[in-house]
Amino acid sequence: MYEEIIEDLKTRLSSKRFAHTLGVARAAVALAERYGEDPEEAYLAGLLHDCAKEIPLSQMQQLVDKSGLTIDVDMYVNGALLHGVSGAILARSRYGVTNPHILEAIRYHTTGRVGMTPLDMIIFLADYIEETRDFPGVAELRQIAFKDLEAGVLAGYDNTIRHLLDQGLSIYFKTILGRNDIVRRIKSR
Ligand code: DGI
Ligand code: FE
Ligand code: FE
Repeated sequence: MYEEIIEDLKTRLSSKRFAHTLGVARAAVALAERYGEDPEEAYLAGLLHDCAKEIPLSQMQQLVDKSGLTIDVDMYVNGALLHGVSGAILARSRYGVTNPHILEAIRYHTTGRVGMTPLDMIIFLADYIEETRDFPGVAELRQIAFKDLEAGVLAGYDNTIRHLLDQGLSIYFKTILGRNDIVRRIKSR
């Protein structure tokens, strides 16, 4: 299924990124099945989540400019953050995706957002735990992800933020807002 999209992604992505992409699609299906969400939406969002990851920043910015979206400057100048938004734009224009749940999950897969949907959380987490990922703590993260979706997302956020701190990098403000929202949701249940 989605063979044309897969063939196209193969020509646009490095072999490592392509393997990661297939891994995210598979992990997303597994999480969707676990949490009673639509596995087809999860698969397609997983396949396309990084479709803009390897285009130059200037092209990501062009996609955003043409789309008419207004993006804050912190995101606009950073491809690590902007590839989600530009990926959602490409998913619509190049791959014909119109389902807003899928487009939003692609858009927010790096930073999350306040009020993440189940599909947002599934893609955010699948990105972390897919089979080709190998970092200290990934086994524990996989366990948490299948036990408790929100706790998994929080662990993912914490891992990313720790990594950014260790590298002396800035933390995008919406990443913090997204994490705070998950903490709030876990506390209030
Ligand atoms: O695209 P992937 O590599 O599969 O994963 P991703 O979309 O989660 O992107 C990870 C990159 O984004 C990684 O280089 C760290 C960076 N990143 C994630 N959250 C933030 C961030 N960078 C900044 N500056 N601030 C953030 O909050
Ligand atoms: Fe990404
Ligand atoms: Fe990814």
